[in-house]
Amino acid sequence: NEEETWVVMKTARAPSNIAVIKYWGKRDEKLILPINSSISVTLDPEHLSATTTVAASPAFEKDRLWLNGKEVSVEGVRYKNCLREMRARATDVVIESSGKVIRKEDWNSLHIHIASENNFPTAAGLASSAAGFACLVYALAQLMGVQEKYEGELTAIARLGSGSACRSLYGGFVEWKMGQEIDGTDSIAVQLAEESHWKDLVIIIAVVSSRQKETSSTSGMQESVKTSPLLKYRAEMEKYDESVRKMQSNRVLMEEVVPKRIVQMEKAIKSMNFTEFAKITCADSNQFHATCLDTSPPIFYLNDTSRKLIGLVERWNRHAGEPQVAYTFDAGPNAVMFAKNKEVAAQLLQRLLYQFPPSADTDISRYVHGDQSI
Ligand code: 2P0
Repeated sequence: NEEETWVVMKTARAPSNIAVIKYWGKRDEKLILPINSSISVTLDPEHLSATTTVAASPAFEKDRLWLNGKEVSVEGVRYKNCLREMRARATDVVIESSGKVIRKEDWNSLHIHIASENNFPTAAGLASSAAGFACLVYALAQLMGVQEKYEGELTAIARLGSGSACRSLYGGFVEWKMGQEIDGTDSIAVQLAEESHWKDLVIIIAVVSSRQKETSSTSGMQESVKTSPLLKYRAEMEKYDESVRKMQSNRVLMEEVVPKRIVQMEKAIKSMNFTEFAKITCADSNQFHATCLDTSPPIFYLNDTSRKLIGLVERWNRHAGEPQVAYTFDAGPNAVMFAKNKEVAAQLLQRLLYQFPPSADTDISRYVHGDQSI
């Protein structure tokens, strides 16, 4: 029966992003609403991205998902939430090749197959869930003919998959505004500047380990919200957490760290002030890892190699008199470094190869891709 054999599919690619002001902690677990705004840089899709194909057919009996070639459950609440929100916004879609029309209401009964692949290690602290959910939402929007009713609507849906995913729907420099509404409609990502804005900046990623991390970000940040006093100083938790409010009722509320840094970072990016950008980026990475250590039981994401990289950059910047390189680490030991310009990037690469010599069988060509990122 011809009615039952058609398949319609779309493929999309979305890059990973790396936060320079970190998201760590939720005020609402279901809607994935953060306790602070965050700022990130979207990475080059050539090297760090997810590619996702979504397909619909009346022949599909249920929703199914394959990650890097392996079938996994699509029953998780995060996938379900994203699919539900996208189906609710689906429109009439015409299949070009046959002229067949898929009606808006058909999407409620059509099952979806999703196949997603990363071109980088999964769950090693290089934001694989960010690229994955951003890509899924974008691909579904193409498949189902979804148009945003307000700017950032798709980012709010990607956020339901994984908080940091909302930032991967835009390139360049992106801010995830924490928002205030309880339904999360204003907790969206906005682009601060396009990728072409800061041409001198070079991003170098040092993959220290491609092993899966021991503590997932989701559970790690839950533990930090529950137990870390430092996180209460860092973010605006007083407003959302009854126990914190009680604890602090006897003293003047202090001004939190992150809201100030967000304003400073917006300025640094807009004016391409590398000194400010580097200072805030390194400080925020260090405070995020201090918060992890301040969690009970403590969470260790950095390892000895990560700390050696920090030492190398700190010594270099001190000798130079002003920052040449900035570093930041997510929920894993891998370093993302920002070099002030190409010359500094070349020097950095030289220093890294000297300090961490590749083994004899390493293919050195892997280290250089074009002249932008390495
Ligand atoms: C960030 N990270 O801003 C921070 C810095 C890790 C360290 O966003 O629970 O995977 O899915 O919202 O988005 C990782 O957290 O967590 C993260 P969920 P997510 O990039």
